[in-house]
Amino acid sequence: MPPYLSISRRTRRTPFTDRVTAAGVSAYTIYNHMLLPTVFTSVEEDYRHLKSAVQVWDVACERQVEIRGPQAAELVQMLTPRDLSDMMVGQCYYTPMVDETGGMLNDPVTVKLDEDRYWVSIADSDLMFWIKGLAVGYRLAADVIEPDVSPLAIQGPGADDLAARVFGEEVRSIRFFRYKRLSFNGADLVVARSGYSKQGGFEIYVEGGQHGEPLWDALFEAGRDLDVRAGCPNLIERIEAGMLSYGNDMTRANTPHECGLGRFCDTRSAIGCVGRDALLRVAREGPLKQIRYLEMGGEALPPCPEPWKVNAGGEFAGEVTSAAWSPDFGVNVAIAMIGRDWWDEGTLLEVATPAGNRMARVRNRSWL
Ligand code: THG
Repeated sequence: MPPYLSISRRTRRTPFTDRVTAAGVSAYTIYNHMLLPTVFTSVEEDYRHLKSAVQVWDVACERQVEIRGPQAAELVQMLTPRDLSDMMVGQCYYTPMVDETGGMLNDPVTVKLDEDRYWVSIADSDLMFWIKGLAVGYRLAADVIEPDVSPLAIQGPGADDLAARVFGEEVRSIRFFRYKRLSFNGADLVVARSGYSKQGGFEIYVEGGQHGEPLWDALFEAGRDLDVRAGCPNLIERIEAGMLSYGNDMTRANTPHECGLGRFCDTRSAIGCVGRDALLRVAREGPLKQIRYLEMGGEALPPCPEPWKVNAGGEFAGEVTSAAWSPDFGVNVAIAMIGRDWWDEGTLLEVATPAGNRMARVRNRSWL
């Protein structure tokens, strides 16, 4: 029998947990000290359904750090090498966040709610403590709190139709990484076109836990004929989409450039970013290793709970950090950190998997 997870107050529930349980969740992970479903029917069946229908995801574990006050914009810019000076209210930015060494602390989506108010929608690390430390240490006029906001994602090809039935036709005009405030249950909720899949869809930032179950129920009621199901970020689709998982594919030991997130950095113009000097220094030499995608033939591989070594003729070339069998591509797909001598497209490498050594082919781009 596999081990169970003992759930307590520290493994925080979400406003949707009772609905997720009723929907038949079969596995959880912990993310930001909170329950995050990982499997409903099976990873493969969830994948097939995500790519063909529409799912509702409890991603409340994407916690918001709210930064508010006259110096909020200054504080947010201290966190990231992405230049936020042109960011407008109504926009969301994918923002690598780094410490003073240029090491990745998190890779959140930053939401600009007002000129003096932001939500930082965090991946799995206690970023709020770093932000509070900066605010207190630099005596900034900004409050840093974790508000009662729980994202609920609608993902899949049917997402526009489902969202339109609950929020109105206006959702269709929301552009990628933009949001609109739309009403539900008497509340004005931030509805953004974003989400941790490439199947399209929205994230509703449910402000006030009391709206969680009514919204969940409204979506399932409205989506009956769309075959709406409870889902969750899917390992296979996530790797095909090339989306990184903080703590798995990258850690504080990596710079954004090693993570392939250079396109989200404007280090020269991101004046105020605490990691700016460090990143300008490492940018001169360029990264020694970088995220790549690997394709491996043969049988379906088991999951990768700890890195697998990648070798090139007996030499250490890097490590695989995420892997899954892709039914649509008929190969094992993987995310790896690969040294620069071996990172060119088409390079053949050997991966030490628990199922034995496997040949792997390097790709520069993800599958989706
Ligand atoms: N949505 C929200 N918060 C989040 C996530 C999310 N917090 C945790 C985690 N996910 C943060 N990590 C990511 C990783 C990738 C993306 C978003 C958050 C993402 N990337 C797109 C891509 O790579 O194609 C597009 C980025 C862009 O073009 O700006 O969406 O999912 N609220």
